[in-house]
Amino acid sequence: MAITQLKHYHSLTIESAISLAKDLSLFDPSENLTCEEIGDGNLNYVFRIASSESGKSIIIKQALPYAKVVGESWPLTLDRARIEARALTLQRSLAERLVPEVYHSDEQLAITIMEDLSHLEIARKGLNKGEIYPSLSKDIGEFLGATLFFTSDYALHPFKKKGYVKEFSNPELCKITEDLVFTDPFFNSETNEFEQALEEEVRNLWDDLPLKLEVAKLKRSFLTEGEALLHGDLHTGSIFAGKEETKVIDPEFAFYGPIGFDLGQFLANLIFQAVVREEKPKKEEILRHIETTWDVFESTFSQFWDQSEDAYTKIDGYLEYVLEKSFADTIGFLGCELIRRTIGLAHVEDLDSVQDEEKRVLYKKTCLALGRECILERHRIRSIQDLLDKLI
Ligand code: SR1
Ligand code: MG
Repeated sequence: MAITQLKHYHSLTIESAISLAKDLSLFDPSENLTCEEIGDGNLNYVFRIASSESGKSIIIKQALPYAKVVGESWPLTLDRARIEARALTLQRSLAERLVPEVYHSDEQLAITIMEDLSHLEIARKGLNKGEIYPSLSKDIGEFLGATLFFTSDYALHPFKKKGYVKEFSNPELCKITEDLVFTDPFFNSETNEFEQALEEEVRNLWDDLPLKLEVAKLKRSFLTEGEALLHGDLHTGSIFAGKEETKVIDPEFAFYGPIGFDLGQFLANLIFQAVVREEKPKKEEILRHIETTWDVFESTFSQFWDQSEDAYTKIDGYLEYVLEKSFADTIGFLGCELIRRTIGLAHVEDLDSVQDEEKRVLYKKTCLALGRECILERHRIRSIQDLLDKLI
């Protein structure tokens, strides 16, 4: 009887990552390979393997059975590697220029092997250093317009769409967002983390019942509205950027949710930059990115709308309704993201790296106040200009 060698999950090391790349014939057997672990995210290992002879390089991303940011006490499904590989492949089929190529994936090992993007920089890191990324917001607007439209009921046959909803069911990672974005920051929860100097503002948030009611409504949308395949964690740490190139990575939180969620997360992470930049032209740069993201999303999504086969998309006012609803949701979700990254688990370097304590606390207070206002006023903030007016 033939013995089948079963592949079991084991976490890769520098040596085993190199062997795997060779076994998969991703390099010539004679090539001299180097490997380093370069992951600086909250959840996974990332190995970069390069050949000194050919200059070719690849990335092997491996999910750990727990959240790296907390440790082994926080177990986390390896299925997120399957979701990530599938989402990358699907999103690349819809926005090829803006998503890295997947060369190989393996559900047992929870790995995705993909294009190395080391010639680019993580957008958050670059923005923190003052790098200018002229095409960042146009590219993200296009990415969102294409991936959100073409995975929605506006574009897909209902059987196809429901197949995707099933395939991208991602309960454990959604639960992280449900807790860390929508619940914990608004209650006295153990996961929260904030400076003593923010205590009064934070306690005020916890006591703010009208605010909590609005957050409950936003959380309800996140829980119940399976409108389109979301990236699910579209902050500036999930984007590689360069002067002329943008790539969206890390869709392990992908699932079917409301269109405004990805937009809100991305815009909130731009707002952190707008808040910490005091010089007018530098702040302006970010304000233009905020405006462009929405404008390009709206025009891309609207252009595709005409291709829809759903009879209702021909009814005057329906597209406008979808866009208006998505805009109000975007403003509400961005408010939640501003608050969670300021006082919850998984902060952002944009705020935390500010060395001057007085300024840091002031910026954080600004983010909390703005977050609150966006959540409460989301139906009265009617245009992207209304939002920008609050950031000047
Ligand atoms: C335990 S994971 C914490 C955060 O990291 C990810 O990037 C998501 O933003 C998540 O909320
Ligand atoms: Mg991530």
